[in-house]
Amino acid sequence: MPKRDTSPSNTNALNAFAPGSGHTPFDEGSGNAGETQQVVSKNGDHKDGQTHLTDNFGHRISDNQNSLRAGERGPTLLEDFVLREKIFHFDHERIPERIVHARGSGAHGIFEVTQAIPHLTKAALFQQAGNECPVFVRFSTVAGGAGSVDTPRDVRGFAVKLYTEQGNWDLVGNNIPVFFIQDAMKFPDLVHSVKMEADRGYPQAASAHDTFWDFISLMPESLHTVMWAMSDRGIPRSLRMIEGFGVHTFRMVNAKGEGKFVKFHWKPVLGIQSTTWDEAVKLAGADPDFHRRDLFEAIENGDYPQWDLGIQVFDEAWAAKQAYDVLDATKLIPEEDIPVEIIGRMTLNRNVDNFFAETEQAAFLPSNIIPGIDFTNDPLLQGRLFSYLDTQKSRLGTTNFHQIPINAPKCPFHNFQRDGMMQTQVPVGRANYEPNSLGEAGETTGPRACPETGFTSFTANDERNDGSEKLRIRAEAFADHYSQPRLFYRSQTENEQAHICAAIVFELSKVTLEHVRIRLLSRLRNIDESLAERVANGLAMKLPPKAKVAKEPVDMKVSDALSIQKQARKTFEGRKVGILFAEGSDKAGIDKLKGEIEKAGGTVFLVAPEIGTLKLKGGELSADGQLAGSPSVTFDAIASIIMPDAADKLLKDAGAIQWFADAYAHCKTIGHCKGTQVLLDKANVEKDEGVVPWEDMVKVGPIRHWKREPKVRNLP
Ligand code: HDE
Repeated sequence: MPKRDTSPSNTNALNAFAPGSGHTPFDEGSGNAGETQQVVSKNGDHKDGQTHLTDNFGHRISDNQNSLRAGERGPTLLEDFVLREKIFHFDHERIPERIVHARGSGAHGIFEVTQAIPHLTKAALFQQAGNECPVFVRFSTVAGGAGSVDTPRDVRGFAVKLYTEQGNWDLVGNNIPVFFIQDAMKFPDLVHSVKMEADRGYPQAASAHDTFWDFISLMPESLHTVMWAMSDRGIPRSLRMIEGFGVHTFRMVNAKGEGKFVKFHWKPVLGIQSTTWDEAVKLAGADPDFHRRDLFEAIENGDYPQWDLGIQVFDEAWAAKQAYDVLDATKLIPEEDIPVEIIGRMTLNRNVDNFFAETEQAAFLPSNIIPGIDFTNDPLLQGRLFSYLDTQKSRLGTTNFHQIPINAPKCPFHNFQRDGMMQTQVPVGRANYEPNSLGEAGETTGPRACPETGFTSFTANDERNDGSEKLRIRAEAFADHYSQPRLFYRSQTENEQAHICAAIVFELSKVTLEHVRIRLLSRLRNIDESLAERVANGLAMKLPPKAKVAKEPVDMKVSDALSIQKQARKTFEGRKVGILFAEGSDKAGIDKLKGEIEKAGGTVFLVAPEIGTLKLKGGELSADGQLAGSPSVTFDAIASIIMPDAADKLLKDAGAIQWFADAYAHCKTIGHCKGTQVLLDKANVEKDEGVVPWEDMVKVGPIRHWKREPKVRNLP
């Protein structure tokens, strides 16, 4: 059978879906030959400026709707290189997701030095206040897969790539300043235990299951980080409102070669804000992309999130005097002991253009370091220096992953590394080795190392380790596993402590192995007796004897910097208020409240039972979101301006009642009007300092009213 001519000239009005028509059977009312030909000028260029669709080798494609067939209803031909290339490429679109931190969201920005620190580091970036460099940041959850939700209880990754003039510096940190394990040797075990259980393939993105708590209960060194993860830090409200920590102790080295220890901190300008557990669970259903959307929309709206970079600096002599080892990543240094000095500010001001090309292909390497910053002997950090480089090869498939634009440094880079899969550079000449004397024959010689400006490692070893013996050993100074979890717990407000107890009770109640629960309780007793009692009560279990300790814990001085509530900011900046209205609402009131919130730096999201334009008293208004799709968990505070008859109608809507009940249960500010009263009554919302007439809500602010919590929740 002759093949059909697929050139555009063969299309006709009778067969709008014929080959070359450029139309699908669903594209009604268009697609005659005249229209198709109108968009192409005589020389074949598109008149409207659109680029030509081609295959990957530049051949223009005439029809992107129909595959090549032998006859109108005949078989598809193998010859169809257009179809085969398209499907071939599609089949390979996915790459292996990150083994941990698979779910993440990224953005571009700028880092500016606000305080020069040449006395601490020779890094060019920090020589002068005002120096800037571009950055790319990727935030992530740890345990879930790439398609998992944004709000599980988990640690959040906080990975920053600074493209400095001396090469990339990747500060690959977390939102929690300590880590679960002390030695890289245990990382695969930790990750296996928290990921989906091997036989059943669940739970996804959750630590509340047997294997995680089994491992944790056998590894007392993990308890400090577990306490952080069980606190409200594990359920952040927004990625814009988390702290970031380099976790390990790093070193800074100045031009004289003098080294100091340093810990890195990112402090969010918007303050730290978390959700409640019930809210986090509901958010997972209401908006699985809650954090990704929040970050994207904030940047799109010009509401650029910012963090201050802070450092804690200390020397070996100070370190040697501490009861813990500063090379132990399960320990933090209280800010009250070594204050955090702010040296720069990071602003995220540009969303990625393409999620895959940038966020997914971003490859962070703790080994990316610049002259003036150096590693320490932290055994966890040392293991990471290998792992990240290695993982990129299996994830991105080639040793040339550094050439992908998001990973390439923005300064020149030259060396004798050659070839490999996906080589995109075309090195000129024969000089692919060094030393060479090709210059003497007038040929290109290639680059040379520079002892003065090149990276040199800090040479002195830790005074307490001369490195002379090969030992598989854990340092004695790493032995105390309880003082710091105790410090963390005791530094929280009463309400935050209750949240931690509730979180552990919840997680352990998902643990089916009783001996694991008992073992964990025996460990909690070493952290704090009342913590152990509250958790045991919450589980209706008896307290077991205390677990043996490798080293007796000590009582450290309470640190307010470890509590979120003690540092809570009363601000509308970065916060979103949902205003519910309905037909007949007072438009002037809505406009006034919206104006006041926006003036205070907040964002307003209008919610109504219907999404179309509604007639109000004083004009018309359409909502940003429909009530059923805009639950109150997606807002920091809510208000409602509705007439009694509209409220009566909403009384029958469980979603509307839940709107108020949830905001109340999540301790949020509720601004109401008289018309709303029937709804508040049905939702069991009682008057308190956070339930106020809408006219007062700006004064109250979108803070959480934790005093209300005992009324709405049985906390252990
Ligand atoms: Fe990671 N970690 N990690 N990690 N990590 C990865 O690297 C690893 C650790 C952290 O947004 C992987 O490129 C080992 C501490 C972040 O792309 C992998 C050890 C801290 C991200 C890996 C640790 C982190 C990762 C997976 C123990 C906080 C996401 C994909 C020795 C300071 C980066 C990848 C991004 C990702 C290994 C411990 C933070 C497998 C072996 C401690 C934020 O290489």
